[in-house]
Amino acid sequence: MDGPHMADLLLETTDLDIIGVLRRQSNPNTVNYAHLIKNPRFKIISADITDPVSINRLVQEHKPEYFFNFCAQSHVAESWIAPVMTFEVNAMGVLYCLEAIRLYCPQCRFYSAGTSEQFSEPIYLPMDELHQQSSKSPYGSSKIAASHLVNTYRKSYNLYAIHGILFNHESERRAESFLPRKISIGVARISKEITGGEVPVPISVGNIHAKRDWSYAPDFCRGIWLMMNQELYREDLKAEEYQQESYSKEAICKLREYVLASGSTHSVKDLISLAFSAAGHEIAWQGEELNEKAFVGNNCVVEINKEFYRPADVIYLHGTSEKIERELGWKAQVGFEELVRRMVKHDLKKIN
Ligand code: G4F
Repeated sequence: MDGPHMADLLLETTDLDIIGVLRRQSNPNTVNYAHLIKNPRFKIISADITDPVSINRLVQEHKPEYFFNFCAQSHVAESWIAPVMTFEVNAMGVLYCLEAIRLYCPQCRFYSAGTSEQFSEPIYLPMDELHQQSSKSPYGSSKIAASHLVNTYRKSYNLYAIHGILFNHESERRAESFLPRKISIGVARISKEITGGEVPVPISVGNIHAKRDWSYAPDFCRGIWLMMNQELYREDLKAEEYQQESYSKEAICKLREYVLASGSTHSVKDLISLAFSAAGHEIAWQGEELNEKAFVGNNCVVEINKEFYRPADVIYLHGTSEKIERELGWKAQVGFEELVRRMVKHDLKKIN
């Protein structure tokens, strides 16, 4: 989701050429970047983040100005099923990128995708850049490891490397394995079933009481771009000047890693109610805990299934982007209600 949104932003607002990196797959899923394939400033090349040879070659051959690492095993629940792979991709993968940049292209600016899962236990609210890091999942642990690696490489080797902390962000391009898209696709299907006079098949979900701070992914891409172009680096430095360390290590350490969040928090239950409402259905909740269900008239449209519970869930996320708003002028354009409305509208159109 994030890679194609970032490519769209950069193709529209800069004259940069974009290289999309794709891991070899027998049946690649092109849905999120199909619209870019014919653009002469965009190309796809093959590499694998878990293979340092492949990442070294990528950086050595293309000498990128910017490297956005959106590659991840990004599904929190999956990280208990495949913890080693999650760590390989999310932490070791970042280390391979940093090493490749250090060795072959030290002037390249590196973005590492951090997450609010690094703030799994609220100490204070809203959570900001200074909030204590802790993890409740192998996924969160891998991202904390990545954040330490990025910090270490920045301080040790004078790299422009940052690990921004992004709270939940979604769009019409989100995969169905994540809650908001699962809901928008489910709501569209149920709407069609009800309109067609069928008995709808309910959407099965897990913990509906968790609270998240949801935003629109393209808004965050603009924030990431600002993080990658902080004032300190706006002059046109040549590669040799970076290598001669014309910038002091202290100056590099002043590079800021920012939180991107909406500043508001909503439960999974709220999101589900809002999504149905966006499709013209008011739902009523009944029952408690595993027996809690949502109804449209007499039709059950949402049920709880233990299968979707996690061994541990982050219960409450609520961030603030006050710092990036103040220092870099970032501002979200799409709020929570509009985000849900857009996703539902998109899936209703797709299904009908
Ligand atoms: O949409 P989710 O799967 O996102 P989650 O776990 O918050 O992670 C997302 O946001 C993170 C930033 O905070 C990213 F780092 C991460 O890569 C990803 O983008 O689940 C949201 C909430 C959770 O509390 C989950 O337990 O929804 C709850 N939930 C309830 N039923 C469900 C379901 N989640 C999913 N995926 N599927 C369900 O049926």
